[in-house]
Amino acid sequence: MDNEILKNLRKAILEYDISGSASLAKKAVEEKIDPLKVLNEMTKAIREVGDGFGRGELWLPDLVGAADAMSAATPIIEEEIKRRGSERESLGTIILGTVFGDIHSIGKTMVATLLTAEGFKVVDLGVDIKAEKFVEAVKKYNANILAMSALMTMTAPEQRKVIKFLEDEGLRKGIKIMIGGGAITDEFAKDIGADGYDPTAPGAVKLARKLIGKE
Ligand code: B12
Repeated sequence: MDNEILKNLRKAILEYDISGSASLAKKAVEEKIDPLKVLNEMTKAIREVGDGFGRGELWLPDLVGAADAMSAATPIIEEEIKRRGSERESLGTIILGTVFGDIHSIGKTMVATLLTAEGFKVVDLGVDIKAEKFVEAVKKYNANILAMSALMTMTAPEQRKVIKFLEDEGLRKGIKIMIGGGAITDEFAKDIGADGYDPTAPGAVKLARKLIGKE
């Protein structure tokens, strides 16, 4: 039964079926399937579409269709993740956003959900966020961690700019910085002076705990 629902959800994303994907997500919650398993399955499906686009076999409308189908299902699963993790202590404040020039939101929002479920207060600034806005939020919320997402090779260097801005403002020492998104590698993270990188949302949670000394 579980596998059947996950298989159909995957199919709904690959066929750009918005209402099918939302109703299968609801069914997965009703059947008490582990929501992390559901997110994982959906992530695999959308990456498949991305790979097809990368190989020139699929087109932008395919990306948009799959993203819309995935976006219809994710809030339902994320709500369930938050519900399951709602009674945790507060671990600290994290400012999160996708960098300037980049509007990819799905992975960033997953990271926000899992961090919130773990017990962090997450201030999600959204997408296409300029360095100034990240720095402003770090000050305003007296944040413990700044987390940035970038999905494109063109936008990844924006993270270096934000770190430089924090240094110029004298704020770098007081905050931990973690980065992620499809365009990031461990090497790149070290090169720009970030404190950590992880390729997955559950990994982002472990990393955040490590950065604040609560592993
Ligand atoms: C869906 C999608 C879109 C959707 C986005 C919808 C939305 N609301 O997000 C739409 C259709 C709008 C889109 C637009 C474009 N896209 Co697009 N898109 C994708 C696609 C298929 C999936 C992205 C996704 O959601 N993945 C699923 C999530 C769960 O994965 P994720 O984001 O990587 O996040 C995970 C981890 O990275 C990590 N993580 C994420 N953030 C963070 C942060 C921290 C701190 C940490 C620790 C971890 C972490 O946790 C997440 C969960 O495990 C990718 C292909 C791919 N393989 O990624 C292309 C892709 C990113 N897009 C691409 C391109 C080129 C574009 C466009 C330029 C296309 C165009 N010609 O217009 C535009 C750019 C618009 C812009 N200015 O940003 C390229 C980028 C190439 C490159 N390397 O630079 C890709 C790689 C496709 C490809 N193979 O060519 N896109």
